[in-house]
Amino acid sequence: MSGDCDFGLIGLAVMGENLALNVESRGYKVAVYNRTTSKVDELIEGRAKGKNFVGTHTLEDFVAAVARPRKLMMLVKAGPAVDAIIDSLIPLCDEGDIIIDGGNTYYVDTERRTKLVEEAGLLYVGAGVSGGEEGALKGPSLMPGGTEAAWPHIKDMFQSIAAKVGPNNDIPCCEWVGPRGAGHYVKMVHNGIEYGDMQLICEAYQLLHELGGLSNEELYDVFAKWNEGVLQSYLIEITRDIFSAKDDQGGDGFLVDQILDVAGAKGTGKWMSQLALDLGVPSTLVTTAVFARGLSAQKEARTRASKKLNGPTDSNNPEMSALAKSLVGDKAAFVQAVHDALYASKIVSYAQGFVQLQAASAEHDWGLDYGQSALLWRGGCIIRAQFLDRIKEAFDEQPNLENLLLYPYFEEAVENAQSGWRAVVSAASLLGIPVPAFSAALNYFDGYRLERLPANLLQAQRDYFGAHTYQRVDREGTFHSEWLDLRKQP
Ligand code: 2AM
Repeated sequence: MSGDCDFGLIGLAVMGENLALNVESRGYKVAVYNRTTSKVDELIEGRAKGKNFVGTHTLEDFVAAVARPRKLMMLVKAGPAVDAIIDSLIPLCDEGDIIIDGGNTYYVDTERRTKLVEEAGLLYVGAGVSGGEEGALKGPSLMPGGTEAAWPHIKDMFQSIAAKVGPNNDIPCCEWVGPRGAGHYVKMVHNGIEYGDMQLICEAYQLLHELGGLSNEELYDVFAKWNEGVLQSYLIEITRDIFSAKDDQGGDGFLVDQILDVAGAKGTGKWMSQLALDLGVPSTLVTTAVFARGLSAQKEARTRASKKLNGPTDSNNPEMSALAKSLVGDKAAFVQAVHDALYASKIVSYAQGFVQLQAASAEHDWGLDYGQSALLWRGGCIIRAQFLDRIKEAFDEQPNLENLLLYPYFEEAVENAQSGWRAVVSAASLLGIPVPAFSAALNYFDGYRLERLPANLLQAQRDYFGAHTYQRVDREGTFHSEWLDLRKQP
């Protein structure tokens, strides 16, 4: 039996509920189901009242309410719940029905589930959904991957609910990403880049606040100005607004100053870091951002250490201290240098993210389109920014561009930003302010642009103690040397 609903949604937490309302608002009839059925009733009696919804209390009724081929989307807690629901849905579905997972799923699970669902004669889609609660309701960024035959069936609906960008606001941030887990992988890289962006902004804040002495009002103005230039982005915009928020617990100061400096994390940054290690690609920005959150979480240890470990003092090195202070002495110049450090580091962070996507696409044979990924992140999601237009242009022009840093626009941007970037990292080091992501980005840039690194010595060491062999710069082949015999005799 099948009903006349165009779409079914399982999992009525905030994201699911908002996404269901979004789909209905585009003219579709939506069936909903939730394990705790009271949530179905609350929705039907509440926000969905008078709208084109069918509430159901069992999976059987839910599946029966949707027209074939059914489009059934889960927005439930990632992990075993998804497997359990798939297992329950398969016997209830008919050939050609489509099961969609819109959760924050680890891509390996999506690779496995695509196969399993396809073997049952159904189609499977693992779709990254980004944009938080508001995005889900008004227009998220959607990154669907899985069984490609599902795409023509869901394309119109997905593109209609997605965020729109472009001069006429009609280009949807939703395209087919690739087979199996490709969509969830792209979503994971989005989240990892988001980790980097946030850490970079926090470092800029600490520098401006601690070294530059900027008040929250001044920080608001700086971020407002930055949001009108090359750094324009959702994260810069909300950061600006955060600096204007007053304490909501009765204090007369700003809320941001009352928040405990212990960062939480849900794990997608860690996944991207782990996978970068597996692929052997140096995604140092996300890794640094994950570790920075980890260090922040050691609040008690830091509090103890802060009473024992001293940073630089004028008496340690008066000349260097004077130099550092001269770098931050001119407020306007310092703000500009921090801006440049943030911009250049951000370019490196995105360059690394795309290198990881390229490596993953090659390993899994996903055939990813990188310009399209930039477009998907252009609107709706947390890292949305004008900047992504330039990345799209870069990959549209050069689909095999090996690193964004080599695209003339970014090459020039980094060139122009580099003196401020170096001044900021130097001043921060000399004055004892941690800038792990700014310096990781600068070190990647300096490492990447050098033809010769000290790995010649490293290879010599490996060959010396472990006969791991090495190659030479002047002839072909693999070499091993008897290092003990070659030692200079005393
Ligand atoms: P619940 O309201 O019954 O807890 C986010 O947690 C969403 O995932 C909620 O809609 C939640 O349903 C659902 N969810 C979590 N674990 C689940 C499971 N094992 N089976 C079905 N739904 C689950």
